[in-house]
Amino acid sequence: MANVNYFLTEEQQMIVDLARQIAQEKIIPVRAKLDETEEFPWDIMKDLAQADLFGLYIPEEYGGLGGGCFENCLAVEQLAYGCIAVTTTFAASALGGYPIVMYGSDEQKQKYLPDIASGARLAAFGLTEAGAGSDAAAIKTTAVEDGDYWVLNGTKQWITSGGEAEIYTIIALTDKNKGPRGASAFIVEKGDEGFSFGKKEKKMGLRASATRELVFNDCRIPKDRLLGRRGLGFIIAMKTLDLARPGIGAIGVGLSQAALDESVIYARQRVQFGQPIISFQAIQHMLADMATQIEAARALVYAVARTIDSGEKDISKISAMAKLFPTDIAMKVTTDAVQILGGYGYMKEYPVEKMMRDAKILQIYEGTNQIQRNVIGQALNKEYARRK
Ligand code: COS
Repeated sequence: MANVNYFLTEEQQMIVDLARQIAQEKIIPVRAKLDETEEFPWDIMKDLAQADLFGLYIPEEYGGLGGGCFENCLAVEQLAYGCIAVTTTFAASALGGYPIVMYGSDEQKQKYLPDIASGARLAAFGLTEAGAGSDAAAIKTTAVEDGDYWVLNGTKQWITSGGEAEIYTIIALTDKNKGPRGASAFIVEKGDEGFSFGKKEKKMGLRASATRELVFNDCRIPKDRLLGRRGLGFIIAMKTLDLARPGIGAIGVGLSQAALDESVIYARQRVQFGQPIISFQAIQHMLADMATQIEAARALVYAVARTIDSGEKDISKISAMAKLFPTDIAMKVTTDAVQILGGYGYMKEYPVEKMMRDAKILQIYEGTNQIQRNVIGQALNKEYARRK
């Protein structure tokens, strides 16, 4: 029986095989325990570092493998097959690293990228605040020039890998009255004066991923930590999210595939009314929809990632699509998986209840799916306005 062929290069297939092996051997055996204890997955981060996966998207001259959005999507899809909390921790380092790759000076790249690529230091991205979630331009954290320093004040909320990461890309206001044009991006390091960590969140799912406040209290950083130029912070944040969102779609695909596999295996061995439940059309139709939607989501993510890597610049709409569809599918597929496993599916002995709890965040983080629809809708409006 043929499966869809995505015509991966030998190198891309190697990335898939490597990430899949790590998911099978290192992640799946410990995922339930990590979920229970909320323990940060340092051991697995070390395995991923050893496999060079942190450097996938980083140019070779800065110690990376020189891959693109597509290679990153291939890796996170396979890791997400194992556990999306672990995968989110991995992917968050890229979210912190992308702004440096895209906007860093050569000195900043030399200083930070080799460590991020080798996995020696994790990176993170700080945009969200208590009053600025979907409305990212409403941030209140400020950065004020003081001689050879910038002084940051404010609190970032729900930052993935907060407290664990060592390199943070932070968006702060440098000109309060200029709206989105008044924000700038900075690199802040763990250990910088006036930089501390607030409360660690207790979450419904994604429990092995650390989600924490970043607190800036007269945090002084040298002037050369400004990324790009003053006023570019909001654009840097938006471009970072544009580049990262297909990766979230890929996480949705990997998670959904895991839920489908659990469902088919269970439905083939679970006997009710004298036959395996997969022989019932009700179950078959659910599985058929799950499998078809997953393949459609995968095809979309791969096509968008390849378009981005081809050098296309205006990617907001397609990137939003590549996040929206696979993550809505992930919520549906994981919910259906619990339904197919029935009472067993609701119990912690089986992995699908965790998959369903974890799936919910995919519709919320890196821009809610309502925001993705806004981005797509506004892009359509602009496109059609240009048509005569
Ligand atoms: N790429 C480049 N520029 C962009 C952009 C993008 N993807 N999106 C917006 N911009 C530019 C706009 O062109 C505009 O520039 P001008 O000032 O020159 O006109 C400026 O940024 C402001 O854009 P806009 O008016 O669209 O901003 P809004 O305040 O309406 O916000 C949304 C836009 C809602 C899309 C943005 O706030 C968003 O993405 N929110 C979700 C945030 C998010 O994903 N958070 C997740 C947490 S971080 S993991």
